[in-house]
Amino acid sequence: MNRPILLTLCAAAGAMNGCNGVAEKQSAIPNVIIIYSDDVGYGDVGVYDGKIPTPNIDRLAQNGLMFTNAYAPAATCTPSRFSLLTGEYAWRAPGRNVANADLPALIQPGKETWPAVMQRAGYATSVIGKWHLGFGEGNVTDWNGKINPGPLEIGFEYAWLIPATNDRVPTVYVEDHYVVNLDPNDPIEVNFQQRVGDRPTGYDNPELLKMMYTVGHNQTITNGISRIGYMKGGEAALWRDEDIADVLVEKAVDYFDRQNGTPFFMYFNPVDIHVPRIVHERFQGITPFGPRGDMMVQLDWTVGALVQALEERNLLENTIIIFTSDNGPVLDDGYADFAAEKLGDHNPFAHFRGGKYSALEAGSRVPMIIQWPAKIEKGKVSEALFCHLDFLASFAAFLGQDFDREQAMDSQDHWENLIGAKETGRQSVVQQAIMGVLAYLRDDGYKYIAPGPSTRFVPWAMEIETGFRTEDQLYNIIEDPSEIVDLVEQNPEILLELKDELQKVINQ
Ligand code: NG6
Ligand code: CA
Repeated sequence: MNRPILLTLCAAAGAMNGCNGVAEKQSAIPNVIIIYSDDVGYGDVGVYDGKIPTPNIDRLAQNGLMFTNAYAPAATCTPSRFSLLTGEYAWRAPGRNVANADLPALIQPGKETWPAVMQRAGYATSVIGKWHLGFGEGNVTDWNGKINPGPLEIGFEYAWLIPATNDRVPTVYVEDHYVVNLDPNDPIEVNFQQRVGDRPTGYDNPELLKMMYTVGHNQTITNGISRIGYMKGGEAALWRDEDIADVLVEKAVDYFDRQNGTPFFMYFNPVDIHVPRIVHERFQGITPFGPRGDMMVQLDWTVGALVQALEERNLLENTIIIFTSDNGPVLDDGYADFAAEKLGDHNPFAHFRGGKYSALEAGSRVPMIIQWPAKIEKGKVSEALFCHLDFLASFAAFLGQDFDREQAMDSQDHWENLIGAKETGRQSVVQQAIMGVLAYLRDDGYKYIAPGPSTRFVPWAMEIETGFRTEDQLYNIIEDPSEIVDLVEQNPEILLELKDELQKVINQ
C-alpha cells in the first residue's frame, strides 16, 4: 500500500533532521497508541491521588505530560468513542447512545475518521479491544458470515474486537470480519429482546453464577456470568473473561511485530475496568478494594506490558502513548462486586460530583497522560482544556494532512497542547450526559447545565447524581469544582452568554 508519510512529514517540516536517509526518516515518525480504558475515573490513577497502586500508568506521567482538564466527549462509552474517532459531537444526530452488539455501524464508510487520517499519512492502523460502535448496514448483525461494514471500512487495517462490552452478548472475539474460532455447525444467534437457545440465564439459575447481578445483566450465562442479551451457539468461540487482558496484550504485541519499521497507529481498548469485573486469577484479591481495585491493577499491568514490549523492540523512545478513559467512574454498574463497600480511602470521583452517565464533572473529566520520550518533556502537568474530539485535527496538523472539516466539524487542532508546548487549549467544550442532557463548559470555569428530566440519580446506578434539573444551572468549576453553588441568580448575564454560546455550537 502507498505510504506517503515520510515525504509529507519532511515537506511539512522543511529542513527537519532525519529527512536524508530512509532509516533516519523512519525514525522521525512516531508510532501512536491510544489506550482508551473503560470507566476509569479521574481519581482512579495513582498520580491523580488514587489509592490503588498503578505504578505503570504513573510512570507514563513521570516520563510525560499529565492533563488536569481533559474531557471525554460524553459520560458513556458509545458516544465518546464515536466522537474520538470522528471528531464530531455524537449528540448532533440521534441514535448514538450506548449500543447493543447487533446494531448497525454508527460510523458508516465514507465518514472522516482519525484512523483514516493516520492511514492517509502512511500509518499501519489497528483497533484492539472494545468496539461498541455497531456493525453492518441496517439489519441485525449476522455473526456467522462476514461482519461488515465495521472498523476495517473506516480506516483500520486490522481489528481484534470485543464486539460491544464485556457485559453484552455475543461474548466472542471478532478478528477483522469474522468471529474467532466459530464452528460453522454451531452458529451464533443473538437477541436482545427474547430468549434464544437453551443456555441457562441468570434469572433462572443464579446458583450457576460466579458473580451475582444487581441490576439487569440476568440473561444468558456464559463463562459463569449472566449478561445483557441472549445468545445461542458459538460454544467454541466463547471468551473466558479472566483471559481478556492477556489476549488483548498478546494481539497488540503481535501487531507491533508485524510492522517491520512501518509507523503504526493503535486504538487499544481494554475492557478494564468495566463490569463484569472478572480479572485473571493472578490478580484476584490482589487489592483490598475488591474486584474493581483488582481490575485497575490488571489495567496497570496491561499498560506496563505494552510499554515493556515497545522497549524490548527499541520502539519506546519514538512512540506516543496516550492513556485516558472513555467516561467517568461507577461503582455498582450491575454486578455484586462490592465496589462501594470495599472502597476504603480510595476515591475514584476525586473532588468532583456525579460519575459515569452524569452531567456533573465526574461524568466526563478523565485522567489523560501522554508520553513521548523523543519529544515531550518529562513530568509536566498541563491545565489546558482538551477534549478527545481534538485528536483527529491535532494529529492531522502534525502530519501535514488535510481532513474533511465539514464532517469532523468539532475537532480542533491542539497539537501544541498535546506536546506540552502551550498551556491554553480549547475555549469551551460540550459535555454529554445520558438522556440527551448537555452541559457547556468555558475555559474561564463557568459551566452551564441545560434543563433535563427530573431524574436526580442514575436509575440503575443509584449512588451517582445525574446533575439534572428541570431548570437551568450555572457553576464555576474553577472556584467550585464540586458544583455545589448554583450561580443562576447571582450571574444572570453569564448564564445568558453560556446559553447563547451553547446554542451556537448546536447550530453550527
Ligand atoms: C448500561 C448497563 C451498564 C453498562 C452500560 C454501558 C444496565 C442496567 N446497565 O445499560 O452495566 O453496560 O450500559 O457502559 O444494563 S459503557 O461504558 O459501555 O457506556
Ligand atoms: Ca465506558
